[in-house]
Amino acid sequence: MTAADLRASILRHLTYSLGSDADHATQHDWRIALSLAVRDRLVESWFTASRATRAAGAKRVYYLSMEFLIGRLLEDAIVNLRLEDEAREALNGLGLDPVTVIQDEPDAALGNGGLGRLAACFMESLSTLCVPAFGYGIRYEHGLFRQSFEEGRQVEAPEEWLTQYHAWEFERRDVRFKMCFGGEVVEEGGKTVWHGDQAVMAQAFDTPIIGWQGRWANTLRLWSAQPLHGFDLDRFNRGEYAAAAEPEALARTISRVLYPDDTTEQGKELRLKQEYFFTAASLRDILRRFEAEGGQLADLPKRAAIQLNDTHPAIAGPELVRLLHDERGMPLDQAIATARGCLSYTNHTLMPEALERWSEGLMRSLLPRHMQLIERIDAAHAAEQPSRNVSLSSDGEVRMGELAFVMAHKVNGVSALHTDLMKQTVFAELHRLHPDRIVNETNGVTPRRWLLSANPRLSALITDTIGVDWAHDLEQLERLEPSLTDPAFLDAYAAAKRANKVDLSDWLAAEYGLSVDPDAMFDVQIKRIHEYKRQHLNILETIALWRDIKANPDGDWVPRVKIFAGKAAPGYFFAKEIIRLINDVAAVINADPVTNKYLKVIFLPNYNVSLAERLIPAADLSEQISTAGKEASGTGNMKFALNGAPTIGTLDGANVEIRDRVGARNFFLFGMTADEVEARRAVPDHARQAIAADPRLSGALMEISRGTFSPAERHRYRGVVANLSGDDYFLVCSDFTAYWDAQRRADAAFADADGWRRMAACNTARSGWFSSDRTIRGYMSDIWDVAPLDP
Ligand code: CGF
Ligand code: PLP
Repeated sequence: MTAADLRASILRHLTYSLGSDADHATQHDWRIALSLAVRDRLVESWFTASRATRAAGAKRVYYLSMEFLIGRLLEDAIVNLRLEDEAREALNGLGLDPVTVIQDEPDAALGNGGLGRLAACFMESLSTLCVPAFGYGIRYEHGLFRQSFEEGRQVEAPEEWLTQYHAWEFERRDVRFKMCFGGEVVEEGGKTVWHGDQAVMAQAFDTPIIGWQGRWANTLRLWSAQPLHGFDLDRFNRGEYAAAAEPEALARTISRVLYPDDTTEQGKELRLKQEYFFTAASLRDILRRFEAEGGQLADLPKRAAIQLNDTHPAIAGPELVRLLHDERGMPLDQAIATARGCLSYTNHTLMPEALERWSEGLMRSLLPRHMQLIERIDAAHAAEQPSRNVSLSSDGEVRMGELAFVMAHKVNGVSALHTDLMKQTVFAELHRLHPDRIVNETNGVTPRRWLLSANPRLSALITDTIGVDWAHDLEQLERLEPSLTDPAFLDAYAAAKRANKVDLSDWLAAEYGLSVDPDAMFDVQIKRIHEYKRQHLNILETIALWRDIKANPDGDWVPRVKIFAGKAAPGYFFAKEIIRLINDVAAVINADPVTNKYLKVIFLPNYNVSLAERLIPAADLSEQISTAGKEASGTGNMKFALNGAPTIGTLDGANVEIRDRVGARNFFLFGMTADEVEARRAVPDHARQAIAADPRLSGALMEISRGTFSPAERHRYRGVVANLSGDDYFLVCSDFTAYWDAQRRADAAFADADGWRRMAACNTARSGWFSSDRTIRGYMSDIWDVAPLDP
């Protein structure tokens, strides 16, 4: 496709799809017209892919996920179709700025963080690898909330992405399933039948996800909840307008909002309804497709690999058994075995509060047949175990992690360390019973979005040096190794990073009126705000550094800009306190004329995928400082390393593997290991001891306590300080001194400009293994038993 073709297609869509003319078109009109023109180009690959899949009778991967944190799609599609030059030329020819048009697209924020972003990277990799796959999830009307700050405090507003025309999706009026809740289970003619008493329609919306070079496109199918029947005309005619619309409003509630937390179960009944709604609709769809293609039920595992992304879709186990046994007459044992042959489960966290449990009462009232089947599955499983130690329910609750484990043929952890910890802790008993079930598939990120499109300068340098194949074969980055001692390459590498930092500085100035020095170290911590991720450790170190600089303003300080971004779950009070504290500290430090040229603190609002794409290429130092044992993997850490920001971090999650690959000398390691963390917690008064031993830590805490950062309300952070000097479960105080030391090592390394650029370039050259293509290949061989197709 030439630029002229693309331009003609844009104008055609502007006229005939949008009914707008070039003289009056808004930015939004142009963006939609461009999106539709680009979308036309990917429909062909989409059809080719499904034809090839059907012709081969190929096994398909079904990725069930409550979250898909997609971000913008237009740039992804342009880059993967290799239409960058054509799009630029066509838009310039129309008098439009390509960057502004592309940035007009709102982020599709149908996820909270790592888990949802991983699902989005996986979808792109599955298409790149030409693996037949569907992603299944929920088409939330409101994605993750918008965050702003008022007097430093987080304020949440609803995300309204669907108020704009969503150019990428196709509504499938012919793909609708009736989903039931509640009701009763009866025996009818020798069969068990569930009669639900509430029902909603699951309506499919499809988004094609295009792979590298447009060779293949898979479908992301999202379900929207709709009423069975329109509104109540009788009531309407009686003038009861609100009541007439009630059934519709109630039905829509199910797909109304994304729960703003992926680690705790909330809103119990609605959350469980959401989980059942999208899982059951997806299974119905999978079976419909399988049967339409003439499959025999016993062969289902040969044709369908169903991945459960965390426990959110764990009800898939009993639901698939119900569909096979109750509705299709397969004997129960065989139905369980068949379902297990299809299902596999990814565990993303070991934190007890995050392992879902549903009260048996709620289950029995909402999903009465499933509760019965869970008991049958539990009994069948108990019969297999000599000790009968593992049970799917305890204390009146169903344990969804155990249910997912028992109903899956493979269970995977998301990093090597996390997988080991799964075996030793939450799933120790189950692992003993099924020693081959747990496997490790360390997470990855798609290089198309996280390097090629997010960091065009570095991408161009890499392509100039080793050719473009790295984009679909990221391990080729190793071929940069000889260049790591080439001064010309390192100069170009450093120039690309500096230009990215200048861009970010300009944007900070334009958007927020902030002035930062692009030659300072950009020290970045961006992720959900959570105690285990320890943003408070970072801010304590910042305060201590500020005090040191103040005490010795003529010292040889390395200038730093500390950049934070991230959302706190609205109900997570302590995390919101951390946000406020960082904002309060930033206000004081940024206004301090003595320290100003050495230290700035910035908390950017509304962290999302697009902001990550802007910040990561400009980062010098990547903060991955979780309490060891708590971050299952991390994926942000991989993006930073790939983009040449060395990590300061603990031996946690995938940090361990990043350090192994980039080399210990190119990673600022500090802190206790997972084992040491456990031992330290057992020391009485560990926090007080740590505080007493480190005057910088006690000084920083004292500053907070005396109201330095909250002069109008001296005791604002009494709770934070009490937590840190009391229980300090996440061992902020005990790791402080080691963290401080690592930061000073980072300072010294940064001051050596040549050494730093080599370190940064080493991180890029040695991060090739962290491609989500590698992760997907691992799932294909270890879990799904699927092969790629040749379109
Ligand atoms: O999943 C996470 C993230 N919070 O979404 N977990 N969950 N649930 C982990 O905490 C991350 O460490 C991990 O990288 C991510 C994806 O596996
Ligand atoms: N949120 C967004 C918007 C992201 O882009 C990412 C990863 O890049 C994450 C969350 C996950 O970050 P982390 O792995 O640091 O928790």
